[in-house]
Amino acid sequence: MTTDSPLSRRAFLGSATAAFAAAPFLLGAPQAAAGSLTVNDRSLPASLSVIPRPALLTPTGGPPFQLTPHTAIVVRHPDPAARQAAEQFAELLRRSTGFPLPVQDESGSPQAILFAVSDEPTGAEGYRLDVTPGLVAIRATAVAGLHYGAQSLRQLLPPETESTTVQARPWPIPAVHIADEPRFVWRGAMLDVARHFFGVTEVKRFIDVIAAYKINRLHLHLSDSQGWRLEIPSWPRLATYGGSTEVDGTPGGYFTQADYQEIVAYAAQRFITVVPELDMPAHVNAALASYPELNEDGVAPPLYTGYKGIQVSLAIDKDITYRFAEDVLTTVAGLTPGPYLHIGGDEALATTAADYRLFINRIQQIVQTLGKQVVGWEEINTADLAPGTHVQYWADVKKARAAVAKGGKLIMSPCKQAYYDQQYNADTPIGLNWAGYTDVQDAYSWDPGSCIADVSETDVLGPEAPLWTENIRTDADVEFMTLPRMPGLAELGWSPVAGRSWDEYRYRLAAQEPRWTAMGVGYYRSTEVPWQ
Ligand code: NGO
Repeated sequence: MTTDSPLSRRAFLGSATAAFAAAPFLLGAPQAAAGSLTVNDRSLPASLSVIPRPALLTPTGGPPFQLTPHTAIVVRHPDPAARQAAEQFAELLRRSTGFPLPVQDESGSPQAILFAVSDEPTGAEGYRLDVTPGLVAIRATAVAGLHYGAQSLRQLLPPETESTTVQARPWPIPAVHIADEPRFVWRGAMLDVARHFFGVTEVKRFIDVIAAYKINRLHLHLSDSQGWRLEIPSWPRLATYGGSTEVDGTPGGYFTQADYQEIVAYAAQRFITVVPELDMPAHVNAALASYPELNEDGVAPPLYTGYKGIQVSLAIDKDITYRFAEDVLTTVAGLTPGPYLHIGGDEALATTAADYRLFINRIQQIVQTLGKQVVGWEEINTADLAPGTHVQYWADVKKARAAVAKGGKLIMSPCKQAYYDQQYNADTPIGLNWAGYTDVQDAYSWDPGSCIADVSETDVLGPEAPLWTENIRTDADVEFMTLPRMPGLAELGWSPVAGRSWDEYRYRLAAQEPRWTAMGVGYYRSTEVPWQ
């Protein structure tokens, strides 16, 4: 492993560091609706340690609900998708309890878990959850809310619920009332499958972890200089040649269209929208190596397997570049039901400012013609942003502010807190550290709604944690870098800011550990967390 900063970023970070110093992250700005909240605290038992912290969680006392072989799951919701949400929850519980848990429309059982429509509106993702001795009721206006209610319920059950084999034990659910809805619409995690390739099974494992914490966007970084990871039938060498290697020169790989669709469907069942990124006009060596005509001089460079960023660009003034862009974006748009296409746009250091603007404006038009919304890294602020453009802040508050001034909405990925490719500390072996160490507390202690002075919460879509993979090579590496940081990001994206405290949160975080162990998922055993 090497921890040198990539040169491009070393230069770039001069201004970013100054900007951070001038705008410290603000914490604890009170929210209007916060007064009535019951906040989990250290005195609550581990069985109530729900992450993200619900807006309102009240233990109601009294005996728990006991899940038994006679429990049925009853669906009473007009949306047919409600049954799928219930079925998915039942499937999870069947593995560990061994109970039949039939999903049905009517309750023939004295003991039921109800997935029902709510009388009072709960919004696009909110829900109510009531646990009493005879009934567990999740009620929501929208099916997404039922799904999120079920995720909270999972965490109220014993950790063994997450086991993939049958566990003989009682299954109590403590009596509570929860009324909950998210603060932000965008709660994202990014996986870079370009620097090191991760296949369908590995991506599904990643989805399993983020879904448990109500994350609702999976940003897949599908192309970079070190690899092109999606089959494009009209440009086959992108995947077969451009995807053949990865950082370190080990064999790469790519998603066939069917693979990609399998991931999209798996994510959608968990209410996660895939945001595909094809990074342009820089970070494209794999494409340039696959097709000489995309190069300014018509000469294909060799494949690149180093870990540092290299300065390359698509030929901005060639028509073929835009035919290429249109073809690949049309292909990915056709495979992606979600509304977003991420066009990258970061670190175009080999492209002049004027060329860059021209390029991004043309790409934006292509994306609009495809009926999709543009997402791009903060550098796209210099282009003419179309309405609805999402801009991903990562290092420079000035660029983020400029994007907002042009009507862009921000996805917050501050590299010092949300880049999960950064090492926890000097003793953890995996990761880069050009943005500084990001321990578990750092990753939790910022606020997406107020982390950039002069940007108001209404211009913020929510947080996202990018996991770049220059030196993250295996599933185990991904898990080590993701846990225990990712639940914190989920909480920043979901929970009210009032009452948030690391000192309280770290106990709830510690209570998650037996769940990860039951799931067979690895994590970094940080000394900051009071593990049980
Ligand atoms: C930067 C760069 C990526 C690197 C990452 C490593 C952005 C947006 N571009 O973030 O290519 O992989 O840092 O931390």
